[in-house]
Amino acid sequence: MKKYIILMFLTSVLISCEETQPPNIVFIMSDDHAYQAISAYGHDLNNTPNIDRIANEGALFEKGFVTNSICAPSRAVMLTGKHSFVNGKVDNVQKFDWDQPNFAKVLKANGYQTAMIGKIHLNGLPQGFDYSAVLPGQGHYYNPDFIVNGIKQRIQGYVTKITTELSLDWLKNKREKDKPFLLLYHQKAPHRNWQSEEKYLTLFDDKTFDFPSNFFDEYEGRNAAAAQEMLIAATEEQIEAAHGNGGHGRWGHDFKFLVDPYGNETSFKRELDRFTPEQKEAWLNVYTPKNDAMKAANLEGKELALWKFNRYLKDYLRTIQSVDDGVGEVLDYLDENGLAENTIVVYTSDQGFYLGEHGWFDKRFMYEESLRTPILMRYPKEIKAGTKINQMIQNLDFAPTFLDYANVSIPEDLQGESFRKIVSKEQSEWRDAIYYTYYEYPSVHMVKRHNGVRTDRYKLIHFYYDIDEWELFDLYTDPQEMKNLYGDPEYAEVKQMMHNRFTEMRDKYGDSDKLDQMHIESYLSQMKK
Ligand code: SGN
Ligand code: CA
Repeated sequence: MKKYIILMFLTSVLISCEETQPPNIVFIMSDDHAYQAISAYGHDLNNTPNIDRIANEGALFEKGFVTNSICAPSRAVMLTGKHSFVNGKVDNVQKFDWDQPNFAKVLKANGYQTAMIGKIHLNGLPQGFDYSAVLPGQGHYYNPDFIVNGIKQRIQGYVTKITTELSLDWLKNKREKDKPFLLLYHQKAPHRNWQSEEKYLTLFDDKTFDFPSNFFDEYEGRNAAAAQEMLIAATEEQIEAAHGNGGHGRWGHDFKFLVDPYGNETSFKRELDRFTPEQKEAWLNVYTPKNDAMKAANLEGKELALWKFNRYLKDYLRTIQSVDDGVGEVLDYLDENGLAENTIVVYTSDQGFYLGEHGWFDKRFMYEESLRTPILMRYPKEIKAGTKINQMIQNLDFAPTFLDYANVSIPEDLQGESFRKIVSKEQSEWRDAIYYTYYEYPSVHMVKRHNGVRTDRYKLIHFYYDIDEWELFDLYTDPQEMKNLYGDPEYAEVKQMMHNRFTEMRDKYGDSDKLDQMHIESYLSQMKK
């Protein structure tokens, strides 16, 4: 009897420990991963079984958005839970202040062991992490340098695989098993210039992808859209006329030609210098015959555009295949080590990306494909398999949500909100509008400064600085955002309502014309340096 009581006591202690043990968090992020390129979102471009698994066993967010569709600012928003104009990292150029609070610091102070592995794209040594192994700046696909706890070293191999290996090594060998953990597992792929792993170089060779229906958009009524430099299939004149040479798709850097179809040597040769002789050979064996065949075909007009679109999209999707493999390995590790039940796994991207919509690659604009970002989340304890989330969640909400799950009090100055009860379906009330800002201009791709508000149905955007134009879209009738309704008398009331929402949002979050002006001045002075 005595034995039985002791056993009962021990079991209940164990159960209550298990219940109170804060969840582990694996926050997986890739760079520039469009939701259109995740099969769980139903777009049929590629197959991502491992990323899909997170949603199949958990939740898929249909309306995940960023607050500022560009890399480093987006990361700063996620870490701080504050809009760009509050955390100070408004564009890729301004310095990020690591001394400010972030959610990793809070979790670390509350007993979590924390690690940041892969691309972070924020200057300086990451703060809030017991361990960090990060790429300097954008990082390289092949034989990348990593800064491991502040010390730079070059690692031979393919960046996506290395990032996964470092993450698994941390989970297996560096993790203190008696502590809850936070792992930021952040891939560089599928960032430009889309260099795939050797084994995927010929994936999709048997396919021809068709253009999205608005590939040949003429940007009627949308002057800022017309002024961008991010066309997949720009003409030689457009490439030549672009500011600097980083903008539109280019024969070397983007399409991987050593010599372009007009006989000019490209800069791509120099890029291959980083490769080992074996890697270079594997690449050239695949690209040379394809490029020669393309040149021999003398393509023009629409055919040439279709060729460029396919070269771009296939290379882009190839890099994602390695990301998906890595996600599978990490999920397997969690499953096989009894960690799946008490670990929150999130998959997201720093923003969306254009896969030919409006004729573009890249991001930055508040138009849907880059404003929206994939979010998939698994946490068997609280999230039912196959859950779909329709509320407008922003990357601003990650920090408070993670703190909420960890049962740590959420600092009052965070601007995001915890979506814990939204995913568990205990709550359905949520914000009915989101606020957006974009600042990096003039810069590569020439996307003008803008800000705006989106509700479930409408979107109002204001482009400013060297332009002063408004755009209004009805997302129910025009999901591709081809028709600017701002001047349409039939939408006069909607326009007024959206202007009110816009002002309300700016007040709520503390944004203003004065701040916009201040960011312009500090950007210009940075650019002069
Ligand atoms: C690089 C890319 C651009 C990209 C920016 C920002 N050019 O400049 O195409 O928009 O980064 O990307 S490349 O020559 O490096 O390929 S971000 O994800 O870091 O914001
Ligand atoms: Ca990015």
